[in-house]
Amino acid sequence: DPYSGDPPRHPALQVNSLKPFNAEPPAELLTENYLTPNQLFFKRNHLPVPAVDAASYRLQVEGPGGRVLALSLPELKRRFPKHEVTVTLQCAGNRRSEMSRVRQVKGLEWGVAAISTARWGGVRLRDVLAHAGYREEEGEAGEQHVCFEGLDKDLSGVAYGASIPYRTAMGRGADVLLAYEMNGEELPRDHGYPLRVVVPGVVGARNVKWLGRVSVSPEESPSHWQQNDYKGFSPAVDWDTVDFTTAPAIQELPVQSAITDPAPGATVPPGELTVKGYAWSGGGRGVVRVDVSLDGGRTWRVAELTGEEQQPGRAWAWRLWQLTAPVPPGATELDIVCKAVDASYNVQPDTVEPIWNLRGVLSNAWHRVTVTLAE
Ligand code: MTE
Ligand code: MO
Repeated sequence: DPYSGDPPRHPALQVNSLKPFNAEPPAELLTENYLTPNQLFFKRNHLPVPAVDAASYRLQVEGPGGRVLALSLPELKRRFPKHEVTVTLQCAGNRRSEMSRVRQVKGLEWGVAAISTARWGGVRLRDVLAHAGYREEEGEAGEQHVCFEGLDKDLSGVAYGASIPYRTAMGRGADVLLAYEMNGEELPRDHGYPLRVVVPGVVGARNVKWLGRVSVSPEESPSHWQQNDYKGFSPAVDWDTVDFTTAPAIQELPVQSAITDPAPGATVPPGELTVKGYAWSGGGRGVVRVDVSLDGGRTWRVAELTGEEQQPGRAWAWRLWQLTAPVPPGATELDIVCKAVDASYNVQPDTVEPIWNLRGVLSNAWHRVTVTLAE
């Protein structure tokens, strides 16, 4: 069993797949803390968790002209300044199960909690690439990509891989990290021990764990996950007609929000109701507002944003939100809805149907939770 060496996991996690291990925390727990505790942070693995020996570990960094640097962990920590950033990671498949309810899609049936936030500590990718001989301007001479390879491999020896545009990694003020710490602790095995990429504002899939190699290329990563997965398509495209070369790989994610409390189907007392959730947008676009409705979207109230305020253009982490409102008298059921607005005034679509896609990614319609009122 290639999975027999996987680490132990928290029993509260809701498991979507055991081998490889994929799990999310219960939604109500997700928004208990601004920073998600490591044990509850959603876990998305495509392959067995590799056993990496930190003492013999070397990060390979391919420089211009093909010269390869091999950096040990102590060297990385000694040579480059430590940098910490609070970043929300979201899987492209977060909320996929809602898409499957419209029409079956292919993929893990994630609920609303394939998203989590941590304070990551490590070195800037930009500093490491500069040390290898790259300059910021290099990205201007045609499109370039920074490619990452993981140390996790499938049975035929193919590693997980992904890439990001050169400017995302090397731009002034770029906060892309090679992280060795998560919430002040050593990076846990499930999250990429001993070193992972953290790309703020970008889909989870590009945040390569168990990082083995970094290179710069005029082409995107040749990996299956860059080329033939994690792309968005029209609802008109099915598995017989899909051509993965026609769509760009997902990088920045669209504006997202969801209700984490109350749970769908819960019975709530009459009087006042408190609704809680999270909101986030990709590309460093901050969340400027969350609207909540208790009557299916006919009337709205503005929720209170909590958690850390984010820097404009560098809003890498989510806001939590809550709303306490009187329950409409006479109601027997409440159709609670939330929707967020980001700094570019992007909004979430009201329904799933027009954004349905065969892979079930980018699922960010208004989130709806129906609850019953106690007598
Ligand atoms: N990196 C490697 N090496 N192998 C993987 O399977 N999964 C990716 C990404 N990085 C993956 C990986 C995907 S799809 C997501 S959503 C994030 O890791 C999940 O990160 P987490 O498990 O730390 O939450
Ligand atoms: Mo993902």
